[in-house]
Amino acid sequence: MHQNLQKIVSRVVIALGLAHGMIASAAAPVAPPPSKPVMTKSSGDFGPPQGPVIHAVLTSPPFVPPPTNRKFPAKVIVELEVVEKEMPISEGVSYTFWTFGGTVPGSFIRVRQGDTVEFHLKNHPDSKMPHNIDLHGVTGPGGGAASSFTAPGHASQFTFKALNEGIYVYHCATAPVGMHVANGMYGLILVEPPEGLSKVDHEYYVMQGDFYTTGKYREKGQQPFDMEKAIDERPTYVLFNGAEGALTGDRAITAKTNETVRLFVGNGGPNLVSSFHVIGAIFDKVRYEGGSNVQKNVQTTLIPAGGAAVVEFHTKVPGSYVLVDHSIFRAFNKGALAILKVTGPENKSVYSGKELDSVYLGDRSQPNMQAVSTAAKNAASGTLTQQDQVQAGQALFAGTCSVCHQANGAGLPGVFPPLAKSDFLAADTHRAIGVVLNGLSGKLTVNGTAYDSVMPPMNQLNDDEVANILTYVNNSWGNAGARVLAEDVKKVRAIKAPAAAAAH
Ligand code: HEC
Ligand SMILES: [Cu+2]
Repeated sequence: MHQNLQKIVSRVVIALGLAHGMIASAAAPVAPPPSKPVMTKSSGDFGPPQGPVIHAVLTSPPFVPPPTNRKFPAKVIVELEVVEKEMPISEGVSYTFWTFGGTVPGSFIRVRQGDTVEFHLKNHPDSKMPHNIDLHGVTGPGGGAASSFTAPGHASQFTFKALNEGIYVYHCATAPVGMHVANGMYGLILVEPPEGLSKVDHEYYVMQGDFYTTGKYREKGQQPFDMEKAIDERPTYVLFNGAEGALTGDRAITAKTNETVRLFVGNGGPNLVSSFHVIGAIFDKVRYEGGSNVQKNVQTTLIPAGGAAVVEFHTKVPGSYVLVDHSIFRAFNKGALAILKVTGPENKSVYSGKELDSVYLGDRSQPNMQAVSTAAKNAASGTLTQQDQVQAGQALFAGTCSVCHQANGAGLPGVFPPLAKSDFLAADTHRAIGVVLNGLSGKLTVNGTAYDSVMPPMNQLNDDEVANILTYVNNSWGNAGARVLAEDVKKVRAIKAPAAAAAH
């Protein structure tokens, strides 16, 4: 992790070319000499900065800069660049994010209470929009917003004293504010208490946000921002760290057993309040609302839009711990899901064992859905093979169908019919398209056994996904081997076949 951190740090700390920059407001005097500095923690004014000027180490999520390890207030220079860039928001879906430092959430900033922070905000020349920054850790009108309004290709500067310790959200406050925030313009600044935070084994940076695209959840291609959905507070995605899968598969955050993990959890909004929960863990300590009080033994903590919390827990049992917004449709149908992977020896006295990844993780237990993106790419370039479809379909089946029909396609006696060697399926492979899109209910007989149950419609899957899943099903477990193409699915979707009737 250290190497990684180093790399990220060097990428994020950007030398600021003030030569062709614009100073929006004159820099405040660096060390306003208070007539008589009051050396108390609550005032946070520990007098003028001492020692050499420090350039803040900024990190990209999920990493957190090292502790300041300082016993005195200093002058700290923070250099942050706004970059508008297209990045994946989900598998095969791209979105034009507006970022602080090239990532969503923006670079993590860490200073000490009493520090005098000289803030440089730069807006990349390729930007289309002006931007600014409002830091909730600033005492002063707008939190810096007015002093930091910065046109594309320009830079601005302002100075503030970090009077209050805590974990604070920062965000862009340029009109239309909601749009700038919805596009990913937020991050966290930690103002350490003078004595620093207690030592832990791992610190991570996780921030929730809601996103609004014109297409529906996982609809492929470049997806523009949807202002109407944003105003109506109907997010297409609810995400940790700006993308579905940002913290799953081989990008999961990690720890070993018997370690202490500290998460700095922010919520950028713009609209939703987060019910932050880690499945299988209890927070030993929560600094709720990012304030100074500590609550102990917490299951779920509320994180308001524009707020943050610090949660800490001790890892005891190895396995996958799933970070979710416990407004649970957001987790499983809008992407608000991340993973902490804990490795180490079993601890049977605390938990008997057997990991049930598939129950909670579905397709996210697959490392990053590589096969799905390969299939999407090849479909776009017209080189999609049956083998591509089978592999993508396998990953998607694990997330969408296997909970009921089981990973081996055998189903569950009396409840879920088998897909393996199913005579119902073999009799008409195209009928299955309608079953997936429209669901199925009523009596049917599969391989001589009667079923009378309900399969919900799965019309959130797009044409490619249905085609890939069914091609996988037809080519697995001794089935007929028919290939299903996206255009076949498109036709069935258009006529909205009465699949339930076809079952008799
Ligand atoms: C929530 C549970 C559930 C999920 C998820 C589910 N099914 Fe089903 N499926 C059922 C049930 C129940 C039936 C039988 C319905 C009835 O009794 O009328 C069924 C029937 C079928 C049938 C026809 C019967 C057979 O065995 O050939 C097919 C084909 C099928 N499902 C495919 C799928 C595929 C593909 C997926 C994933 C995209 C899927 N199902 C997801 C519950 C589910
Ligand atoms: Cu902005």
